[in-house]
Parts: sequence; C-alpha cells; structure tokens
Amino acid sequence: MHLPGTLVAVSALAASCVGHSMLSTPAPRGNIEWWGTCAAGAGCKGPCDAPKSNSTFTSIYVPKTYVKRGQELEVGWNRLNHPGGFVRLALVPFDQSDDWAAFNDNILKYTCYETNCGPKDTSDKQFGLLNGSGDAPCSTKVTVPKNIPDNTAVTLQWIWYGGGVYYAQPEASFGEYYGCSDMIVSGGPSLDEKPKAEFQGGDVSYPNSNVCKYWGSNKVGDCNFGDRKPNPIEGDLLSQSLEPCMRGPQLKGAPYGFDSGSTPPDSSSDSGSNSSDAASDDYQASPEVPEVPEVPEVPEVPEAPEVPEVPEVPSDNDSETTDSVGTPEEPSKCNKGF
Ligand SMILES: *[C@@H]1O[C@H](CO)[C@@H](O)[C@H](O)[C@H]1NC(C)=O
Ligand SMILES: *[C@@H]1O[C@H](CO)[C@@H](O)[C@H](O)[C@H]1NC(C)=O
Ligand SMILES: *[C@@H]1O[C@H](CO)[C@@H](O)[C@H](O)[C@H]1NC(C)=O
Ligand SMILES: CC(=O)N[C@H]1CO[C@H](CO)[C@@H](O)[C@@H]1O
Repeated sequence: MHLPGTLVAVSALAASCVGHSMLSTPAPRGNIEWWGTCAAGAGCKGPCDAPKSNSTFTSIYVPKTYVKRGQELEVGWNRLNHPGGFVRLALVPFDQSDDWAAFNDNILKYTCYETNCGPKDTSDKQFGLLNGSGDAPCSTKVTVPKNIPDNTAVTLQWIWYGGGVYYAQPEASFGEYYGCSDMIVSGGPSLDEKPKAEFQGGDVSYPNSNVCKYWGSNKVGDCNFGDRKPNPIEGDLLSQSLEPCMRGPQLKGAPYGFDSGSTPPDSSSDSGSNSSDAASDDYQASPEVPEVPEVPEVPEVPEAPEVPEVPEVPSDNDSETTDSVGTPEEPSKCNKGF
C-alpha cells in the first residue's frame, strides 16, 4: 500500500480520516481495504471488518485467543473524538461469520458507545457540553455464552451506530461501523439455554439512566446505506464516504427493541435491515450435533500472510487536533485521528 505521489498520500490520509471508530480489544481481524476501519459509508458493509476468508484465524502461525464459557470478556474500542451512539455485540460460530442474519440472531448485548469514556474537555466551546473531542478508550464486558460446545471457533461482532457530530456538524450522524474478533471457546460451565440480548445503558451524558445519547437512528441497519458505495474524488475528503447518515438533533433513548413500542431484538427480522429472514443455526438447537468445526484440526495453512494486521493506521489516540473539530474545508487538520 505505498504511495508514489503526494496526491495518493493525501488521499490515504483522507481515507484514514474518514474512517472512525473500530473494535480494539479483543483484536479485530484487520481491515486492509479501508485502512483499519469498516465504515458502511465508505463501502464496507460488514458484518465484519474483513470477511472470513481474510481472517488469519486458521493460520497455524497466528496465536489464538481462548475464552471460557461464562467468562466476562472485556471488549474495548476508542472514542476517537465522537460522542454518542450504541454498541451492539453478537457472537456466532466462525463458520457463520460472513452472515448478517446469523449475527442478528445471536445478539448478546447493547450498550452505549461512551461507556467508561468521554470527551477530554467536557464543556467543549464549539460543540457543547459533552459533545467535544477526546479519544479515550471505551469498554464494556460481555458474558461468553454457556451454550457453546468446547473447542468451537467463534466470532464476536462489534457494531457502532447512532454516533454524532460528523465533521463539525453537530446535527449530523455517522453511518455504521463494524468489527469482528475470532476466538475459541473452551471450558467453563455449560448450559443449553441461549442467552437473551441485554441492554446496559448509562453513558457519560446519562450516567445513571438506562439510556444512551445518540444521533439519527437507534436501529442497526438504518445507517448501512444498503448496497451504495461512495465515488471518491481525489483530494475531496468528504467524497470518500456517504456519511453523514441522518440529520437531526441529539437524541436520548434505548436501542430499538428496548425502547417502548418496538419488539425485542432477538429475531432476525427486527434487528438490522441487512438480514435475510432465514433463521440461522443456534448452538443450542443441536447440542449433540455441533455443526461447528473443531478448530484445532483446521490445518489449511496459507503461506504466512505478511500483512494480516491492521496496516499502518495512524495512532488512534494521540491526536492533538481532531477530525470532528476540523471543518470540512480544512482536511489537513484531519490527518492525526481517524
Ligand atoms: C481481504 O484480503 C484481500 C487480499 O489480501 C485484500 O485485497 C482485501 O482488501 C482484504 N479485505 C479487507 C476488507 O481488508
Ligand atoms: C450536543 O450537540 C447537540 C446537537 O447540536 C445539541 O442539541 C446538544 O444540546 C449538545 N449537547 C449538550 C449537552 O450541549
Ligand atoms: C493510547 O492508547 C494506549 C492503549 O489504550 C495507551 O497505552 C497509550 O498511553 C495511549 N496514548 C496516548 C498518547 O494517549
Ligand atoms: C438489504 C441489503 O442491504 N442487503 C445487503 C446486505 O449486505 C450484502 C453484502 O454486502 C449485500 O449483498 C446485500 O444486498
């Protein structure tokens, strides 16, 4: 990915600037095409930051992450100068990790984007109280389901949606962002029951209520931009994304399915417009017949991939200037965060 001329370099910075938050812990698969982030507005339609075939998970050269059933797994992402929105976490067998419907059917948790994190300057002069920059690490914990058979390769999906303050426009919302991390479940107490999706609200703006601050939509799929992709124009930063998604004031509420008047999120038709109606296989549907591969045996060894990690993405959190603060007319302010 290297870059003969200034124009290309500028466009690379721009691309890294257009991308925004991403899963950081456990480590994501790694997105080469969009410089680390998987933004629906840039053309990355999920369900993961990279497809199953790009995962290094089956390579014997890459150390695996092991988790136990019932374990409280810490999931982290960086705020990267943007307030608001929700994070959705879902977990499916690795084999099903290219399938939106499978994730929509196996949601574990919703929480606020700004969980355990917030802006650097709480009373930002330009964007208002708690709307300003700051790239603190955010995090939540999710319980590894107890209905997963031993030695199952699984994929945890992270989605950020409903985020706000798109390029200094306080009333413009971001599109959706996706990331996935592959791991093996082994050990821990077993239980046949499939976990129910839960919502844990309470963010930096509403620390003691079961809601989140968000912009645009509280529903996954509304800001996926369907099959549309941008037509990037060299040197035109904003042309690299279809964002913003929606315009309107900052909102306060629970995710779709937990707010009044909507139905629970566990059924695939309710959660995410990009889903088929076909039900996906559940782990507990057939405990005797784990259709899930036993991982350790997977020996397909592609030549050791050289670039499986996220490529040189500028450091997430060392920015002095911020992309949300930089105005669209000043794309050079944008080259540090993303
Ligand atoms: C997947 O891998 C191919 C081949 O290395 C690469 O061209 C493509 O950009 C990767 N996809 C993503 C989303 O990073
Ligand atoms: C944050 O920005 C939104 C959109 O302009 C505004 O409605 C809201 O009042 C701001 N929040 C605070 C706490 O000032
Ligand atoms: C960036 O984040 C990492 C991991 O959260 C942390 O160790 C490091 O100190 C941070 N750097 C800065 C400059 O904030
Ligand atoms: C309804 C919808 O947008 N479906 C899309 C979901 O994502 C896949 C993969 O990008 C597309 O092929 C579908 O058209």
